Amino acid sequence: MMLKLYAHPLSSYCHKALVALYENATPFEFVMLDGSEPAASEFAALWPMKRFPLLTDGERIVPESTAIIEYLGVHHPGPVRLIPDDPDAAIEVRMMDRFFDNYVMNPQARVVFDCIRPDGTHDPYGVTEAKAMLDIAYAWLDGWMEGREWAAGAFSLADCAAAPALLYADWTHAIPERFANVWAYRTRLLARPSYARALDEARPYRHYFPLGAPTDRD
Ligand SMILES: N[C@@H](CCC(=O)N[C@@H](CS)C(=O)NCC(=O)O)C(=O)O
Repeated sequence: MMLKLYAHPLSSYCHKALVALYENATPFEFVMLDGSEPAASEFAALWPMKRFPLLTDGERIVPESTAIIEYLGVHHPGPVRLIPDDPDAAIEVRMMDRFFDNYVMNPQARVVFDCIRPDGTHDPYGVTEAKAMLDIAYAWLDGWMEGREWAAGAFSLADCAAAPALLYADWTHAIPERFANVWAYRTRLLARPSYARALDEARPYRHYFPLGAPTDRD
């Protein structure tokens, strides 16, 4: 039975799962979630939370991008081990995965989703808070990345999370130039073939990015 990934090519959390699949050339079927049927109803029935990506492996459903990457490592492993076998090294990988999701990707999404809320329902205080969190996260990450190539040892789950997080965070709330380590890391992530492929597949949809996507870079 072929793995299926319910996803959209522009979605940051889908990018995270796609990087893991592409790193190991894992065969899967991409089920496009663009509102069209029957995929939309099928997806809602499988995962009523309706947050994507969602992986299915036969009868098994695996929501949540981190769980998807953990699942692939256990059930469909390839040569690139995205979670190290060494338990202590794995703690650092998971710590950085949480950092990118909670303190970069989620505040970034909060700013973007605020801008597509209906008039009268905006949350300027929440947006200010989210931008402040991004500023703190950029500064901390710049120190963390000093002397590192990837976020936690070899290329890992943490880097799968970091790639879309830093792509969209900069588009949403610019990463200051002075954070040279963050910029160098972002550049490495965007050049990684697995992420370059996910980025290319998202290009035809970039104009849907609510804050406006750059046309001359990335
Ligand atoms: N914690 C989830 C987050 C998934 C998530 O928020 N996905 C976004 C797309 S990037 C989504 O489903 N958005 C649809 C919506 O908010 O209605 C994960 O890691 O997979």
